Amino acid sequence: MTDAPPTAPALDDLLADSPTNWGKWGPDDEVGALNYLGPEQVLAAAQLVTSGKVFTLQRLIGDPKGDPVWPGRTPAERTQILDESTWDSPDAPQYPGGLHYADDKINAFLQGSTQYDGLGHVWYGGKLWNGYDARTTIGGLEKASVEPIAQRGVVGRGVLLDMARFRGKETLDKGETFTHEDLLACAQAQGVEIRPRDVLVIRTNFLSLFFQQGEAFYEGFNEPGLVYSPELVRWFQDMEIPNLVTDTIANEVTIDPNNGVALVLHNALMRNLGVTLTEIADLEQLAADCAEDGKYEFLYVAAPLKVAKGSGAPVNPVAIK
Ligand code: UVW
Repeated sequence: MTDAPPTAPALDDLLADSPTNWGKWGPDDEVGALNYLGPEQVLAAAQLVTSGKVFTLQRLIGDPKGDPVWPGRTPAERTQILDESTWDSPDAPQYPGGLHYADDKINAFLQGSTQYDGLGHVWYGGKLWNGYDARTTIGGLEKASVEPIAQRGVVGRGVLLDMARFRGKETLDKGETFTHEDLLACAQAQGVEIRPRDVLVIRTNFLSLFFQQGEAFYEGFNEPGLVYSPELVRWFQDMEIPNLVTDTIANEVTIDPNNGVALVLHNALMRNLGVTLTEIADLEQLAADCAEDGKYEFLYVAAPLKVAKGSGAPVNPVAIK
């Protein structure tokens, strides 16, 4: 990964005046800005379904072409435990009627594919979302894990913001940034309005480089994405954005070029405002369809796997037009 300059400020200092939504939904809240998505938003989003087209947004777990993962994580491994060869052995289990079956298991980082982060996935200064003590993460997240998000589910109006297409590129470049103003300009160019409480779905197509470059993709790792500013954080708060979905590994520029700090928005948006983050989404088919029919809004439905104490969990979000 790109080294941060030695002058990079501590998040405690950088975000000292950054707003928080701590306490807004009570002292026990663990789903944060998802509270903005209630029955009213669900019913309104359901009205967007007019053609019946369905797009699944998960990447393949255990893709034979490789799984792009955050540096230090390893791709998922699927192991076949039982298959027809099992019954070549005289010791194979015998079932009345002659049943044979296949079984397998995976060994995977919960954040190693398309995933929701629990709100307690990142922190600074010893405090997680809603002010929970960071020591509640020891041995598994006692607070703000992915489980309450999974129990709740996420349904609302999704808006695709195709930043790669908007900038006339196949893929955004390493370390390339954009702001909320760029999102608004992109939306305008696409003929769609970003409304309060929308699920923002941002396409960079950056991970296509992983499939072209293999391991060289990780050299000087610095993904493109949204970049921190106090104005951007205020915009997310004013717009009551519940969920940010992207096709990159970590949803924002990895190292903020303005201050050298890593993953500032994980903290300013997720830890402080309770915005849920969804990463490594596959937006290619959805984006192609949006470009074709000119419709960039849809019903967005997702529920990560219910993993007790998990800091994140795989998900297969669905966009329905
Ligand atoms: C980190 O926060 C390190 O990773 P992720 O991309 O899973 O949020």
